[in-house]
Amino acid sequence: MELRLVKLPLVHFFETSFGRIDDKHFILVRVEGDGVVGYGECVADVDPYYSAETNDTCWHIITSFIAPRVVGAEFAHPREVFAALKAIRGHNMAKAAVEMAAWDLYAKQRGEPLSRTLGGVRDRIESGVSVGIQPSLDDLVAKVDREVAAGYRRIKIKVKPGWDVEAVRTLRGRFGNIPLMVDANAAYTIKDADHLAALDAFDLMMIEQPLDYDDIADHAALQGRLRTPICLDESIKTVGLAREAINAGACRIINIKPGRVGGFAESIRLHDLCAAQQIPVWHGGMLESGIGRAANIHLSTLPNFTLPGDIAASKRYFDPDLIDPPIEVAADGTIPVPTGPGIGVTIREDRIADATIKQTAIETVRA
Ligand code: OSB
Ligand code: MG
Repeated sequence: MELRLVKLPLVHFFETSFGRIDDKHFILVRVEGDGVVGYGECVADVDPYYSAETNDTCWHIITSFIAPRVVGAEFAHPREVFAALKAIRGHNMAKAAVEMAAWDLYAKQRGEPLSRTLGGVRDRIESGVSVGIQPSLDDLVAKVDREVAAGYRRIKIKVKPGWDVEAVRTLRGRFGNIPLMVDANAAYTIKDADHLAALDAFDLMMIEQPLDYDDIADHAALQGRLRTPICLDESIKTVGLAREAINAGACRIINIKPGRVGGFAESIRLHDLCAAQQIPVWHGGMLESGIGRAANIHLSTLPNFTLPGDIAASKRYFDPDLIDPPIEVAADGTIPVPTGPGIGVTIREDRIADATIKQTAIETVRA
């Protein structure tokens, strides 16, 4: 196993209710077995704002606790990896980065696209975009105009108190009945219920994570007062929490990010639970490079991913990306699923080397 911390400049800054970022810092995990190589991209950030994990905690947990349990170990299937890490509580982003590298490695060993290994059923996925908080409503309109023209199948805008109802009203006035949703990243409390109910007038597809990241009960109370479906993101840290949220009526839609739940095996369990409960899912995004983006595309081919996800073209984020060719979106707002083995994209080792801030290797010598 080899870990690298890499830094890539974002093409445009990205602003959420947590703040603004100009560069993406992330850990890349490379695993090798029988001469085959697999990659996993960690979705932790520099700061513990979206989740409690950071790049530094992931580095620590992977090197000190995960690597000793997987490097040199024999696994018949990558679904065994998450289970092998059971003694480590939490730290799902760290676990996922390693687990997803193992799935890529396994799919490459079998010579099949990862989508097939995961149980996918389609060869293209529907693409949506996440538009950050903008300096002005004019900037927002210009940005959304460009994304609608590019063919994206739904537009999500980031909201926070002071940047919400007017932004939505402006977009509805300018673009009419486009598929539109908002993501608050937990910026409100239940005291804002009446204010959030004003969004019901705009026929949004959903409102994502309006309240705190561990507050299932208030989301249930809020959903009782809203016509607009609530989608949970940050709150769904485990499959068990998803079951509780669904049973409590805290959401009608769930966003799946493998990093949040500990990898692909847990994402498949979450996907299956939601399918059984008639909860549609879509694939979230974490501003991934082409490596993590490709992995997300493969997972999105599972049958209950019935809504467009936050998986957009590479060029919105990084130019150049770490893969060649980059991920592109067709004029009809879909992305073809890579057909080569594993994640199925060509990795530019030279660009990774240029972007590397630090690296370490963990090796075993077989007896
Ligand atoms: O809440 O979905 C989120 C980006 C970073 C952290 C959290 C989120 C996001 C996005 C961007 O919404 C999705 C993307 O374009 O990758
Ligand atoms: Mg979100």
